[in-house]
Amino acid sequence: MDCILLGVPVECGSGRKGCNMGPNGLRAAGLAEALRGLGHTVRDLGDLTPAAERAVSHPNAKLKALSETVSWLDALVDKAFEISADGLPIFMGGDHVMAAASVAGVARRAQEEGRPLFVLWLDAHTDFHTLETTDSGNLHGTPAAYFTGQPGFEGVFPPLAAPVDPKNVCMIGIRSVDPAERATIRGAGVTVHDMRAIDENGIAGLLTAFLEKVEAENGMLHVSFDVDFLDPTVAPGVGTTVPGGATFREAHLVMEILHDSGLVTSLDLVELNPFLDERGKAAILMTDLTASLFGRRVMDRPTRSYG
Ligand code: EXY
Ligand code: MN
Ligand code: MN
Ligand code: MN
Repeated sequence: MDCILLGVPVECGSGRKGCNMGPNGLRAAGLAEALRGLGHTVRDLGDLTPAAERAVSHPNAKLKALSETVSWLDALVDKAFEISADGLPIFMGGDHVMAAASVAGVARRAQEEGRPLFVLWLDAHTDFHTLETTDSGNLHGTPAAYFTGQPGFEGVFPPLAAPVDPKNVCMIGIRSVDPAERATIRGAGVTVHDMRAIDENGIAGLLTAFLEKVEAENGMLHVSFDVDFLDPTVAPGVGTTVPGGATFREAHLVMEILHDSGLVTSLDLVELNPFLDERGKAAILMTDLTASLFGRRVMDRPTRSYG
């Protein structure tokens, strides 16, 4: 696989500092070396720089860092479209607002190739607020509403060339949904698997059912992996922890099934905040989980010792 790493050190969508160190946290954890060790070619494009800020405004006075956030999205949506032409982009965040643009950019690529884009959202949160409904004003709570074409982003976020059909979005690990999101997401038709669904059905069954749909429709598959999908005791280095998250084993199983499916065409690794971490724990886990997505198996490759 030709892996293309792109750092997206945006943190203004999260309402706190630290995610701008995420890309270097993953680099320090040896992401590129781990992928090369599995026989993949890896190009690290370095970190994206935001576009020039443009005059944007919105009546919701609670919105934080709107024009700074939009300048990141303007730059990323074009870059994501460009680099998805010749390899598997791995977007290293940075907070989850970046997925508004990484998904929109690869969705444009999918449209060019005449294929539907599917999105697997691994997260404690649905990130389905619109600019109107967000109460915190932290724009990392809005990307999924934007790229599925919910109203209210026009003229503020970049023009959406190829909205993702909400029925092609599967969210797993959900355990924190605001009332306003619930109303919007129910009507949109997104598949939402909360932790109870995982406990009752097993994560493998939920994921496999979704992947069968992707395969049947010759879809491209974007995986958006938010560190807070994992249980906070497993991965403390994230700003929006919610108890009762996925175990390392569940996450590992997801990655192995994704690799075996051969369906993944792009990946976000987001919300890593090394400032909140202990000895790079979350960065190391995200790197090891990504290596499993790219083919590392217990029997044929030594796993790293956790020093
Ligand atoms: N729903 C809450 C809000 O809108 O502020 C929490 C959002 C957290 C978003 C993180 C990226 O997943
Ligand atoms: Mn998220
Ligand atoms: Mn989250
Ligand atoms: Mn492979």
